[in-house]
Amino acid sequence: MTAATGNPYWMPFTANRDFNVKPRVITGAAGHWYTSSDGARLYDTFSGLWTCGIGHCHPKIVEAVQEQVATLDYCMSFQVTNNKALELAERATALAPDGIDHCFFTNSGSESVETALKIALGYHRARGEGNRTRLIGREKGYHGVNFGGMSVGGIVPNRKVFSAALLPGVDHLRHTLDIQRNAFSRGLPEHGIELADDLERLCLLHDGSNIAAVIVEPVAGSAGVIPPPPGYLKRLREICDKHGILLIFDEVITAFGRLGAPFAAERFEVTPDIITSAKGLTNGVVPMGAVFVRDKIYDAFMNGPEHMIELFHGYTYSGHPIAAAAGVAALNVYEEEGTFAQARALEQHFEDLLHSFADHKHVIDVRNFGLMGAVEMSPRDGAPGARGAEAHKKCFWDENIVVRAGMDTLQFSPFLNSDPDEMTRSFEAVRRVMDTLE
Ligand code: PXG
Repeated sequence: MTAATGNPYWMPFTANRDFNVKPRVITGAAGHWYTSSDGARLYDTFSGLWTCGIGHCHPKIVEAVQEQVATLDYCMSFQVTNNKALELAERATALAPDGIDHCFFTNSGSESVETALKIALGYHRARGEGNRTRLIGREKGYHGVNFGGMSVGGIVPNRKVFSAALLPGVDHLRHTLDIQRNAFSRGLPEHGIELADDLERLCLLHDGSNIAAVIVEPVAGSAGVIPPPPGYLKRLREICDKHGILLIFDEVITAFGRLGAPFAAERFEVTPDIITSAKGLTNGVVPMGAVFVRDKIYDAFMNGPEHMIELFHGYTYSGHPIAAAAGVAALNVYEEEGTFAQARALEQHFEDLLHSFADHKHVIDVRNFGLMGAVEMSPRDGAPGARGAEAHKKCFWDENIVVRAGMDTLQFSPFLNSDPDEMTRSFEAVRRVMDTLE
């Protein structure tokens, strides 16, 4: 495999040429550990990619998937459905906040976001408010990589190349990362609730009656774990209510236990109108997402001739039986093993470990909420991202742990059922690596 040409696989969000010099290849996993192609066992500090909260190859999910693939492998998703999709919808909506009793299945977080934005536009139109077309996102928001999600998203490198093709009529709230005022906050940062008033300003600018929806991650994930200031989400909710705007929580990371609750909505006691999810829905085992909507939204679509399709939207693999079987099995495990409570009980230990980096010479901030954490290092002069990339590689090769580096920020997404001692050892390994970094 040569750097330039040898690897036929064009890897996503990867420095492909750098990767190809010394590929990092995983061939197996069990519980909290991966196996690599050279036979090493590696501890996974990121639960897959925020996905596998109860660990890899959980026997109950493996069994459910094996049984399903031999019973019903696929079933047309339009006009007929399968028993597992129905069961999962029932089970998943039961976990959602009161008044959210319907969900639409997708295959990823990105598709969940596109679906949510389309439902928001369709909802207003169905109610005779088709003028409500503007969408509001937030700087540093990550809502996947499709055109809608990219447009409402606020990750600059993801948008840069596609700038001319982004959706029109989109504005952004300012992000809430404020290292100057909030560095090394434990949990929610004290300052910044006033940033929610950006929404009020946009309502003044455009007139609120033209705005369809606001989409935010309750805790921003990809941008490096940015928890909201206390009261911020509530204030967004209030402003949305005042102006008739739908509030969408992108819970692709936070749903199903990452914040010690089924949804961030519950943890923050703020009920949005639409919730997007994916990842933890199946514990990452089979790709699947779900968009949860308030009953009033679903009901608004349910009119017109009854033989007619109400929403011209859907995927060949919506409600795929194998994905749905994995989802039902995952939700069963969450319930049987008390996964969300387990996650909550680990928070303090996780926070203490993260904040032990506060004294490190390269570290300029530590952020955490629930089982989401970030250690931000200062960039090297003239080479932003180099320090993070080196940390990632050294963790992999020298310490047998898989970490996630977003530029110079190390992100952590421990298993919801982590062993506290394993967690401690993984952070000791990260520390050893960071001590070697220039
Ligand atoms: N919304 C949010 C909030 C996400 O975190 C997506 C949408 C898109 O999901 P799909 O399944 O289409 O990838 C995500 C995905 C990181 C990282 O480093 C996070 C994601 C993806 C890649 C990297 O934190 N989350």
